[in-house]
Amino acid sequence: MAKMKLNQWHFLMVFVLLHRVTGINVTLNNGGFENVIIAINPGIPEDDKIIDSIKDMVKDASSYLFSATEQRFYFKSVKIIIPLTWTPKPEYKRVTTESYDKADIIVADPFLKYGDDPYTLQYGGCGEPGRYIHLTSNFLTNDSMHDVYGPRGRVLVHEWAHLRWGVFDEYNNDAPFYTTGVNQAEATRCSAGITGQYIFRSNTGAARKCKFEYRTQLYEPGCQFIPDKKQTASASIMYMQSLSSAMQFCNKSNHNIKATNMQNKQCNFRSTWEVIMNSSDYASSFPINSPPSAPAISLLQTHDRVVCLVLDVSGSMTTYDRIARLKQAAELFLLQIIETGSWVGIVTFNSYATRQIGLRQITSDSVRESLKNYLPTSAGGGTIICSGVRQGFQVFLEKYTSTKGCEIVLLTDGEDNSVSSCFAEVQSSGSIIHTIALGPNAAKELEMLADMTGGLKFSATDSLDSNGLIDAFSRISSESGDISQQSIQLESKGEIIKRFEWLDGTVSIDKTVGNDTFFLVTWSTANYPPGILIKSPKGKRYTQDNFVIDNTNVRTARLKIPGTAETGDWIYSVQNTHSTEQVLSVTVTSRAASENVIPVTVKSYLNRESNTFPSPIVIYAEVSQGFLPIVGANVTATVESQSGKSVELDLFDDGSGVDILKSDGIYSRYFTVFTENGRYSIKVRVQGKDKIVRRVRRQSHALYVPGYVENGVINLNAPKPEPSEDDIQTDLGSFSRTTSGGSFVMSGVPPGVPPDVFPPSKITDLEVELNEDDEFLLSWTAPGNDYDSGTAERYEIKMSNNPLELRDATFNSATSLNTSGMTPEVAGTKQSFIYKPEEFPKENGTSIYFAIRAIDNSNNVGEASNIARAVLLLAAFPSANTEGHTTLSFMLNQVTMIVIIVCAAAIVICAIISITICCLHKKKTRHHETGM
Ligand SMILES: *[C@@H]1O[C@H](CO)[C@@H](O)[C@H](O)[C@H]1NC(C)=O
Ligand SMILES: *[C@@H]1O[C@H](CO)[C@@H](O)[C@H](O)[C@H]1NC(C)=O
Ligand SMILES: *[C@@H]1O[C@H](CO)[C@@H](O)[C@H](O)[C@H]1NC(C)=O
Ligand SMILES: *[C@@H]1O[C@H](CO)[C@@H](O)[C@H](O)[C@H]1NC(C)=O
Ligand SMILES: *[C@@H]1O[C@H](CO)[C@@H](O)[C@H](O)[C@H]1NC(C)=O
Ligand SMILES: *[C@@H]1O[C@H](CO)[C@@H](O)[C@H](O)[C@H]1NC(C)=O
Ligand SMILES: [Ca+2]
Ligand SMILES: [Ca+2]
Repeated sequence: MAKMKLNQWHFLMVFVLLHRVTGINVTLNNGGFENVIIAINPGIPEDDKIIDSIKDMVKDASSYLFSATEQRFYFKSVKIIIPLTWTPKPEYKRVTTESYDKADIIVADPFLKYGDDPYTLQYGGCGEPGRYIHLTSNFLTNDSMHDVYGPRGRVLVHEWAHLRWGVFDEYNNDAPFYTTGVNQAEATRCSAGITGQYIFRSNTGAARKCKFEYRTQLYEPGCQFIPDKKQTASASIMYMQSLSSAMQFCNKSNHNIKATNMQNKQCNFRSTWEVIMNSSDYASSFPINSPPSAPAISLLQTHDRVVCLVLDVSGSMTTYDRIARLKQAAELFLLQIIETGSWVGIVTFNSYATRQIGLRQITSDSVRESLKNYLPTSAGGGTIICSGVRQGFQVFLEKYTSTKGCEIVLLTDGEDNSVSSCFAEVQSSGSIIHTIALGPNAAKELEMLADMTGGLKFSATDSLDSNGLIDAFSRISSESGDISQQSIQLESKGEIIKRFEWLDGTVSIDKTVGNDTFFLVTWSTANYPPGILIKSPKGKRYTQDNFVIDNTNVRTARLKIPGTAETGDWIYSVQNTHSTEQVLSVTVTSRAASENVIPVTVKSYLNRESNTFPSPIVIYAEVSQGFLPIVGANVTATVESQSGKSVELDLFDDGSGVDILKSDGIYSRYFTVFTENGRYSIKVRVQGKDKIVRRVRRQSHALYVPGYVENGVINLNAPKPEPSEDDIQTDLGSFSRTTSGGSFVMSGVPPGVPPDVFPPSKITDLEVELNEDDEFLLSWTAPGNDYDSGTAERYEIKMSNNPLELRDATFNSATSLNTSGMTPEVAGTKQSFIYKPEEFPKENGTSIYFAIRAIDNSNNVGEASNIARAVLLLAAFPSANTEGHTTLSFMLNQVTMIVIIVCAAAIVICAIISITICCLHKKKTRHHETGM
């Protein structure tokens, strides 16, 4: 007995660890990556060439990766997921727990038909894994792509390094050059040993050598670095994998610390290879002597969606009105969320399981209506979760020969210490289990069922006003990638409302959604509905009389707007007409208005799903229309602990603190307000007003090579196609979205008021420029007391001739600037500091570097910031520049000098321009466009 217990625990531990280490479900086995999922979007027309090309690409990538990583890593097994829309073939096996949404690599059209840049969606910091790699079918099948990106296998390795090891690009399209000294600039690249020519291509296609601009101390705008086809430098893959000599990542000895690129900015001037060497993959690997065998590639095809609701009806479900709330939420799932064409069955369980109804296909609204009659209305008895799960499998087997790829939605509120007894069955079933933990006592092993099967995890409290159960069910949509069929939640709001008072709100319906629009109103106590008034944008009114009302013990009122709902602001008001206060809630869902216009969606991610105090949780929300980021929206996350305490946070896309890129549609924020152990659930709300802009995502790409110099001849590729302004910028109108952001489990939270152990976050946007009084003006966004919340207590600013000295390990020993009189403002505020140099290094072409960190009132020390750089140029007086301007100089310490200021890592050009302007006009100008 005791031995078995131990083994079970061992089993549990393994799953917890697997999940935390990988994030994506790729496993590393003796250097071989296994279970890499490549999924083809259902919108891609059937084409066997895509599959053949993927096979070749993976094979080539495997041997390239092997040699690039000193014979440590290769691709061992890869699964290609073929969409349901393609003709079935005998060699296509049935998908199990894999899905398009969880794939590591997706093959999908670019949303705008302008280009095929392969890229990786990367929102974490240095060393953090990315979300997915996006390749287009044109990239895979059109051989003309070879000229601009190089062999596909090499491209895959470049992107894989972004995805797996969190390294960044070593080129920078927005800051293609950096100043290296007086009248000297070089291309942003790694290693600096890569040779080439600086070429300007005119509109007519004629090429000439670039002009050097004295004003900016860089090459003219539009200048391109054209590499020599033959190189001796073997690094680096994160710069230009297409060069045949590029066989390695930049390492400590050949890394270019001066290059103004994301790698230097995000990874504190470490080389890509150093970052890879610091990964857990590297720590658990060793060089392999013999070359690896070719990757095993299997083909799997998606099938119809098959779902079984497995619902807890044990005695505890009678408390807190749980059974009625379960029915409200499950009804919403059946009537609105589950996609037409899917198959659904229902099982209930307490000490034993009951099959309520076998699989029925959702073909019409009447099937949906009839299914809801099988939802439970009463509860009693114990809780044996495994009996419910096994019955769910039986329901699948009544229709199919295998449970592979079928989905169970498992809802429970109970403790059950026998959950692990069906782990082995669950594991071998190939089914996906989504778990919803209701209340504080739900079995602790519940999440493991989701983890081991790739299911979604939710938790809902008994605090009705958070609408958690409804939000969880709203999120369980198909993961097939076919967004036009999915239900999209626009609004979810619940509040305790006093007698005769109102729950009011506005839902903005934009032109990308509007079909199948439902308003769902719930109430908690009365046995008659509240007063309801909904006004459409054109003024049409709907009252409770227009709603379908279920006031038995479910307490829901539902309104379906026929056809496509009007675009604009819908205003709702719900009045509590009951004699006492009660909870009222409003949920609005809709679907895409057109098959051809991708709807705006929000997805939310966490940096980890189980966390130990005091590590912070990072919440990310991705707001996009297809692959196009949407910027300028208001994004709020509500984090609720299992006892129902909730904290609201605004998420920001401003490129400061934990948000690595400004305006990429990924909104980010730290969360540290841990009040107790256990589950925390997250809900994200997005509101966009007019003039919302979409931008083309331009990060973590494979570089589009402009051409090569071969035997002295310049061969240029076709210029990179640019999207039109109309495609980039469009007025979507106002829109509303909400989504459940899943949940995480917290441990190690000390009892009572937790001590302040959270330092201010790392400042990532330090810039430096020179003002008209010959002083250095440093500016940055203030961090908080606890990462990016609250107010820090003081700053430390350092300067040095050596940027590496300003990193954390040696920060203390660098020269300090006197920062007394400088107090931090509340997190998110732009701050600046003026440094008047007294002792100044006067050598021509000297680089001066600055860094800053913040410290809070509990003496928690924040990480050292990015490093901002200035190059000092001393010029003879008076000087004339090549463009014929006269005096471009001014006095400093009796030496005539021009100081060209170069901002941190990649934020270069604008600051330089602003210095020049200040020199010419004695007027301070500043550009905040960072170009990254
Ligand atoms: C291949 O791509 C090039 C460049 O994008 C394009 O001009 C050409 O039409 C494509 N060929 C095919 C067969 O799609
Ligand atoms: C860096 O890579 C080069 C080859 O690209 C190699 O010769 C050198 O030894 C490497 N240095 C380190 C520190 O690994
Ligand atoms: C993750 O990988 C393991 C083993 O490699 C596999 O058994 C499991 O089904 C995978 N989970 C998902 C969600 O794909
Ligand atoms: C939405 O409804 C309209 C009719 O109101 C219909 O023409 C259109 O095809 C529907 N869109 C989708 C994606 O089903
Ligand atoms: C976003 O929030 C700001 C400040 O809270 C507010 O002024 C603005 O109107 C909001 N914008 C939208 C689109 O809701
Ligand atoms: C600094 O270098 C530039 C370019 O080489 C030169 O024109 C200038 O005279 C030098 N200044 C001093 C003070 O040596
Ligand atoms: Ca961002
Ligand atoms: Ca603090």
